[in-house]
Amino acid sequence: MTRTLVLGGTTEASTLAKALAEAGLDAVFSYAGRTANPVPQPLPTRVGGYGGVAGLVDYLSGEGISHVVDATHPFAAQMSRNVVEACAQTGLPHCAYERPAWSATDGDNWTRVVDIAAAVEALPDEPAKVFLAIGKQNLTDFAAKPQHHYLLRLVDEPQAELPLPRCSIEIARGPFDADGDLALMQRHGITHVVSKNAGGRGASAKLAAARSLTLPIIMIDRPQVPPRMTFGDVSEVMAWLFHTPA
Ligand code: 3Y8
Ligand code: NAP
Repeated sequence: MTRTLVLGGTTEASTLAKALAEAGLDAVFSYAGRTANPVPQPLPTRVGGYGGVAGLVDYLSGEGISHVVDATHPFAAQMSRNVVEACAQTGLPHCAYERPAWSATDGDNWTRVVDIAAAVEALPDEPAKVFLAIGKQNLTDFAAKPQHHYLLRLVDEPQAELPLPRCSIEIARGPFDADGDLALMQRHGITHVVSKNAGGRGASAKLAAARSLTLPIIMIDRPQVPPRMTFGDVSEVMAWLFHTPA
């Protein structure tokens, strides 16, 4: 009998949770606890970190987990590294379920950068109106360019003082649609968009909106994660679970 741990927090993870529940397979869904009220899942759900690799190893052994699916976000690189290390230590089979990166198409005006610091560098010096659709974990870096007015899209109301003197806040949980993002960017007179190369549909609305407004996008490439078996479709993950002995 399998008992699968799904490391979640993305549209893909929610799709997999539904498939596992419908198949009646024993599985646990895991959120990091980044948001106040995460979307409920059709599986028993745990919330919060494990305490690094050692904590994850203890959890996997203690809970009798037989398979691990890393369906976290491509930018959740620390979690992905911990999964590879913990499964190497415990010998548990594991795979990643993630969506392909976006690539620029005709009409796109992208500046690709390697990380958040490079994204700050890529912003102009003269004051601009920047749509920072990267969540709240990396805002401090942008305090290096306080001359811009930032439009921040956050999942929850910020609890602490924000590190940016000029900013407007939009509280919204995706997935987003292009018309909504177009109206939002026009309302705020946005001149630049900063985005993570998340891939998938949930965050791509702003790319379409920027394209129709012919706005420049600063696109942050995904961080490196260790090599692991990776699937792009829920049916491949389910087949892997059925054919990989516990
Ligand atoms: C807590 C679970 C589902 C999953 C939905 C996807 C789609 C909507 C688009 C923009 C970009 C951003 C952000 C985003 C999207 C989906 C997906 C996705 C981007 C929730 C969720 C959790 C999180 C954590 C949150 C981060 C933040 C990133 C906002 C739930 C809603 C910017 C990533 O305020 C914060 O602290 C937010 C933190 C990590 C990135 C960051 O570094 O700040 N996601 N997002 C997960 C957990 O606790 O384990 O609350 O319901 C999930 C989703 N967010 O089930 O349909 O799959 O990508 N999430 C990015 O892509 O750049 C918003 O605004 O255009
Ligand atoms: P991260 O930087 O890779 O992880 C930092 C630490 O958070 C991990 O070491 C782990 O803590 C804990 N953690 C992360 N994901 C977890 C999960 N699913 N279940 C339990 N603990 C988890 O991760 P992040 O970028 O902060 O992302 C956190 C969550 O938000 C993930 O679920 C991810 O899928 C989701 N998300 C992130 C983004 C993004 O842009 N980063 C976008 C959309 C959704 P311990 O070391 O203590 O175990």
